[in-house]
Amino acid sequence: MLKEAIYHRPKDNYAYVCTNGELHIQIRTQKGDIKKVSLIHGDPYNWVDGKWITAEASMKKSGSDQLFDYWFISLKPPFKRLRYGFILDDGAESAVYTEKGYYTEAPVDDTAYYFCFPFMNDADIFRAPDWVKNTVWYQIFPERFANGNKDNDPDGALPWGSEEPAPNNFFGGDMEGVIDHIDYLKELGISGIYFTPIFKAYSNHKYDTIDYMEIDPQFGSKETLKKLIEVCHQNGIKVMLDAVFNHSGFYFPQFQDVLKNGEKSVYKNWFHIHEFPLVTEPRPNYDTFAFTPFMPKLNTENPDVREYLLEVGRYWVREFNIDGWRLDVANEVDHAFWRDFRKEVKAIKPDLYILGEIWHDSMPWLRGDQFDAVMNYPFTTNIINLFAKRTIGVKEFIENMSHVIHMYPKTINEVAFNLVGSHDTPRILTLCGEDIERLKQIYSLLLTFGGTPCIYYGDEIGMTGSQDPGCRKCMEWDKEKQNLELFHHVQTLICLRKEHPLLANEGEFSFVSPAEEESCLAYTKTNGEKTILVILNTTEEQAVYTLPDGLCKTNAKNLWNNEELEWENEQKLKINENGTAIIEFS
Ligand code: ARE
Ligand code: CA
Repeated sequence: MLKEAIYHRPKDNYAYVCTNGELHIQIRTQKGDIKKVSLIHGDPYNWVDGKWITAEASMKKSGSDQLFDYWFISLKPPFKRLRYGFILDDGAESAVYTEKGYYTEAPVDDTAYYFCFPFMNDADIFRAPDWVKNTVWYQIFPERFANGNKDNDPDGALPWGSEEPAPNNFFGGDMEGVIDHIDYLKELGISGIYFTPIFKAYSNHKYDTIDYMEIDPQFGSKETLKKLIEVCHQNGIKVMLDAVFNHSGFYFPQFQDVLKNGEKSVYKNWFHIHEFPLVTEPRPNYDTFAFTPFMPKLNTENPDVREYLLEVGRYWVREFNIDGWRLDVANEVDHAFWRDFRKEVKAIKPDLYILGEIWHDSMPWLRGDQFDAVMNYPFTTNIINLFAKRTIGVKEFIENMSHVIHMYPKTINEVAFNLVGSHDTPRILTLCGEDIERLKQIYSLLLTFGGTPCIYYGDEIGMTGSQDPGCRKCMEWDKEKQNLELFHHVQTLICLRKEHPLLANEGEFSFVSPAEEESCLAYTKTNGEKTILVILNTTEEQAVYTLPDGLCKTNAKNLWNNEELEWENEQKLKINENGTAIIEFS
C-alpha cells in the first residue's frame, strides 16, 4: 500500500455538504493500489458504556486520473456532524487511515483520532442558482455579432465582414443587432447570453473601461440595454454581463487625473503606482493587466475603489435586472473584494450567477463565499487535444477529464461554465483543421456532458479564425455561407438536452473504462431507472463498440436520430467514423 499517495482533508472537494443535506466524502489513493475502501464513521457524541458507536460503509471508486484513484461516498449524518476514518485494503494489507495517521485497528476509545466534519451549517453550503444547470449559453462579442443601427457606428467603421478582424478595427456591431436576431437565437435553442463588455471603453473589445456606469454609445444606450434584456427575458434567455474590475482603461478619468496631477491626484491610491511621474515605456511603472499600459490595475484594497466597484456591481443588477456577472481576470483581484461583491449583488438578486474568469484550479474561489463557477478552460484543453488535435487518446482523455472533475465538488461541476472556445482562443473549427465531423463530435460531447455549456457566436455555423483577433470575425449572416448542417446538429443536441435531464445534470455520471487502444469514448448517465450511454468514435474508421456490462440491445432506444442502430450482436454496436450514438436503456 502506497500510504504516501493517500490524501484526504475534511474540506473542499474532499468533504462538502449539498443543499439536500448530504455530506459527500472523497479520498485519493495511488492508482490501482487499493482494492477496497470503507468509511468508518459515527457521531462524535454517541457513546455507550464508554465505547464510541461507529458504523462502516463501503466507498465507490468514482474515477481515476493519471496517478490516482478517487473514492466517494454520500451520507446523511442524522445530527449533522461526523467523525470518520478510512479502512483501506490493497488485498495484502489493511490499514485504518485517520487524521492522526495509520493504524492496524480502528481506535475506538477516542474520536480525536478521526477526521472531523464539525457541523453541517446551512450557511456554509455552496449554493449556485438553480436555473444555471439547465442553461445553454451563447457568447456574444457585441462589436462583431450584428449591426442593428448604422447611426451609432464608430468613425471609420468598416463594411460588415469586409476585412479580417484586427486589434483596432471596427465593424459597427451593437445591441440592436442582437435584438434583431433574437429569433435566430431562439431557433438555436440557447437560454443564456454572455456578453463581453458593453460599458464605455476605448477599444473594440471594451476591456479598457472609461466609464463603468455608461453603455458604450457604439453599442446603444441604457434604453437599448433595457429593451435587449426585456426581449431576452420574454424569450427565456438570461443575460450575463462582463465585469472588468481588475483594471480600468487608460482613459478612465480617475487614471487620467493621476497621469496629469501625479502625486497630487486624489486618485493616486486608486491604482498601484510604483513611482511618479508615470511612464508607460519601456514598461509601465504602475501595475497593469499583463504589461499593457492601457489597463492600469485597480487598487481594490482602497475603500473608495471598493465602494465604487461594488456600486457598479449593484447598479446593473438593481436597475437592469441582469442575471449574471462574468468577472474578468478574476484571480488577480483580492478575495476579500469578491466576498463583499457576492454579498452585495446577491442581496439584490439571490439567484444571480457569478462566474469567474480563471483558467486554473479555482477551488479557493468556489467555497460558497465568492463565485458560483469558473470558465472551465481545463475542460476545453482536454477536448481540443482528443477531438481536434488528436494529440491524446481516449484513455488519456478520461484520465485528464477525471482529474478536472475530481478537482471540485459535484455541486460545483453542475454549474461549471464548459466551453470549447471563446474570444480569447482560436476558433474550435480552426483547431479541428476545419474538419466539420470532428467539430460535430465536440458538440455532441459538450451538450451531453454535465455543467453548463457555452457556444461561442458563429461556431455553430462553422466560422473559422485563429487566436485573438482572428477569432473575432463578423458573424456570418448569409445563409448560403452558414453551415446549416452543423447548425442543425447543435440545435438537435440542445433539444435533446432539454428533453432528457439525464443529458444535463441529473443522475450519476461515469466514464466507461476503455479497453487498451479504444477508439470510442463512452460515458453513462444514470438515475437507476434509466441509463443514457453516449458513444463517440474518435477515429476515421468504423468501430465496433462493446457495451458495458448490464446494457444490451434488447432495451436500447436510439435517442440521437431516427436511423436503425447497427448491431453486430446483443452487445456489439457499429459506430461510424467520427460518429455519435446517444442511446437510452430502460
Ligand atoms: C492583447 C493581445 C493579445 C496579448 C494580450 C496580452 O491581443 O494577443 O496576449 O494583449 O498582452 C483584452 C482583449 C485582448 C487584449 C488584452 C490586453 O480582449 O485582445 O490582448 O485585453 O490588451 C490570461 C488571463 C485572462 C485573460 C487572458 C487574455 O488570466 O484573465 O490572459 N482574459 C481576459 C479577457 C480578455 C481580455 C482581458 C482579460 C483583459 O477574457 O479578452 O483581453 O481585460 C494561459 C494562462 C491564462 C491566460 C491564458 C490566455 O492558459 O494560464 O492565465 O489568461 O493563457 O492567454
Ligand atoms: Ca452599429
